[in-house]
Amino acid sequence: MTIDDTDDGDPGTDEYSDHDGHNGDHGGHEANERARFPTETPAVVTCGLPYANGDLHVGHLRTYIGGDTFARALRKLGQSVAFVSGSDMHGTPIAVNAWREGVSPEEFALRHHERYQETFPRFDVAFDNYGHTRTETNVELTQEFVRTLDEEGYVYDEAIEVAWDPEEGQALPDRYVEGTCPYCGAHARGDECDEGCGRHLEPGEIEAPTSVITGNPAEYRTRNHKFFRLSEFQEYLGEFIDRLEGTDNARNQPREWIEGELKDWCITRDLDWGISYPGEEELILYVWVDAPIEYVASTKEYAESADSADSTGADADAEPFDWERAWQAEGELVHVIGRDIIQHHAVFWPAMLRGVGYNEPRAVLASGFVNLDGRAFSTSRNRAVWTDDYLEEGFDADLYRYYVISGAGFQQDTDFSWDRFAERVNSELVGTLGNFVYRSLLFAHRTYEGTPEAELSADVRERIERAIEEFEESVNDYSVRAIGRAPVELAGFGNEYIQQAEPWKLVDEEPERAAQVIRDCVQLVKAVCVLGAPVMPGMAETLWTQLGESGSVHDVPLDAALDAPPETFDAPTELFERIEDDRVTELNEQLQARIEEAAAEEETDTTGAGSDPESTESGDGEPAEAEAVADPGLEPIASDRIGFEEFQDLDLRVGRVERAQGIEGSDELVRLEVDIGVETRQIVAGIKQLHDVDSLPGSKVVIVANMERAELFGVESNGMVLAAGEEADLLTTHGNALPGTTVR
Ligand code: B3M
Ligand code: ZN
Repeated sequence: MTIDDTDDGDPGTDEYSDHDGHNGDHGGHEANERARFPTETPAVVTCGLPYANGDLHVGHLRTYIGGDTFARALRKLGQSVAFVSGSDMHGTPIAVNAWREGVSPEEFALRHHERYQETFPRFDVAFDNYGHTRTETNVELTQEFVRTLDEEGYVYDEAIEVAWDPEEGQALPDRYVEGTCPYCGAHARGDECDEGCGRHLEPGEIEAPTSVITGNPAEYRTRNHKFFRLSEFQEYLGEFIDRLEGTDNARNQPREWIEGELKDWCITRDLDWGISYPGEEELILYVWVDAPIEYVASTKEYAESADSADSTGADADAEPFDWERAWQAEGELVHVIGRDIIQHHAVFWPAMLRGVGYNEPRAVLASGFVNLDGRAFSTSRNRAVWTDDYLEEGFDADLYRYYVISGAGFQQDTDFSWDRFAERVNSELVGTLGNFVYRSLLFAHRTYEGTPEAELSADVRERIERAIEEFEESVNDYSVRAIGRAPVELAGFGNEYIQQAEPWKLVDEEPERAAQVIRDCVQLVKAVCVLGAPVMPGMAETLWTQLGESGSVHDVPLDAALDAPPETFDAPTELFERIEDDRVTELNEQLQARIEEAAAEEETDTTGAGSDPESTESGDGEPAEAEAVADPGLEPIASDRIGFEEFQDLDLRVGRVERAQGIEGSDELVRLEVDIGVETRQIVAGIKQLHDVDSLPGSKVVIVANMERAELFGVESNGMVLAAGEEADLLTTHGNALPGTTVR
């Protein structure tokens, strides 16, 4: 059953939009409305800290590229921004993996930290500061935060039962223990129900705990711990969540937690890896205390560095970035994260900030996960496209940046496959953007040695003005995807324009008209360059130079899209290269071979107590590894048999999805237009999180054509799409059955 009426958003909107962002002004909270970007106040854009714990694959990059694109887009509007992140060095995932490798957690974490620090710039993710949670700045700031919370009366001591390994004689915090989630019954880690309901689990909550060190059942011991009075923030958080901007999922999901019983939060662990509780050496702070504080520490490090003082560009301030103003007085705090850590950013973190008297987050943008060929990336099974592999294949960072940002709404899950990657690069970047830019600049160069002398036409000026306005709107709506699509959309207009005007036919007979058309086209190229700079920074730099511009496109404001282009420029070169079919086949074969090799190794590998070493790893954007094995919790077969006639009551038909669009306000629902031969049906299906909505058109599905009509989120659903299981695996046909064919 895929029709789903979960109440996960503002009902009553029938506006179909792929903008998944939300700005407070849509929700009608007028009293709380924040000033639009650009604001007078400084902004801080942060990205969730990756655990310094393993290699990065392209799926991990989604939130970082998203944050980078958004920060660059804000700067284009003239907003003063600090863009920061760092490595998360603490916590049990690292302690456990270092222990398995036989090295110190420090050495283990630093090694990964250094790799991340090198990797991000290679994808043009340009943090102003990329720190880590063990820097002096973060250790000091963390202790200061905790001391303040303690002084303000927000912390108390309590003796609790914690999981204990009797054989090792040590406590088993968080990921040192595995067991059953008390809320949903799924297999879970000590601190998180990662395969089930996604909840954060408090120490002692997990049922049937076993030690990951020895594999033995854990016992319980009584220990003294520190608790943060989260419950005291219930009312505040209820109001906060209504003000919060960003993606819908970040506001909707926490409501349930905030409105339910808000338990106090255990903020210390029995562990020797982490930052000590001030004044109590033996108590280590829970990783989720010092991790978000690194957002502040990283901003502070940036402010104290030379970079911030001599910053050039649109936001050029002679003054260094004022981190205290941004965090403590008036600033726009925007957190970009993976959708698995919403609770930490929309519940725990704002309460901590409130407790120490800091500003609250203005927005949380929580991205969906990236799948690989329809299934989760799997680090341990080597079923991944690693960042190094991608770069070693010689692909430009811009291609993946564009692909992952513009393919699906930021909060939706999306899919990576080499086929789809090649298809989109070839059609959108080579075919639309590259083609328009190259033919325009080549023509301009050959005929006029640059920009012809003519006035920009009113229509083209208006079109560019509209693109600028839409871009500003997208930033204010947090629609990262729309920011990403802007350059290709404008180039699409340019292509149609040049195609219709056919300037090559006009040069001899109507030279003025020809000059006019090319003048317009060069301006459009410049606008594509400026608008495209946030999502494809490298492409934009190259194009800027091709246009004969000086300086950097990253330093000019959005309005530069309308400034006259240089009078002369050289012959252009093509911006993008086609990815041929053979290449795609080769890439797929390589990936397949690697997966098979890893599977074979896994079969022969019988070592290791407890669980798979890497199953403890989590980076942003990596969901629990969903494997295609039979679910042990399968429903029993229905005992009541039905006759063929009863079966025939169901009118099942083959359909072909013509259009698919997420329903605004709903995390789940998609509006489909399905061709069933005799007619096209509008059907609402609860598959948004599970599929890349954009890749649905063209899919064959099976529908119940005589299903009662229903209305969901104000949208009529006329039929039902069949799908299997939690993953909503869509039923299809494998031969040539045409739309409308009856299924028996
Ligand atoms: N280190 C990674 C994760 O759970 C975690 C994020 C911290 S953000 C302050 O996805
Ligand atoms: Zn659960």
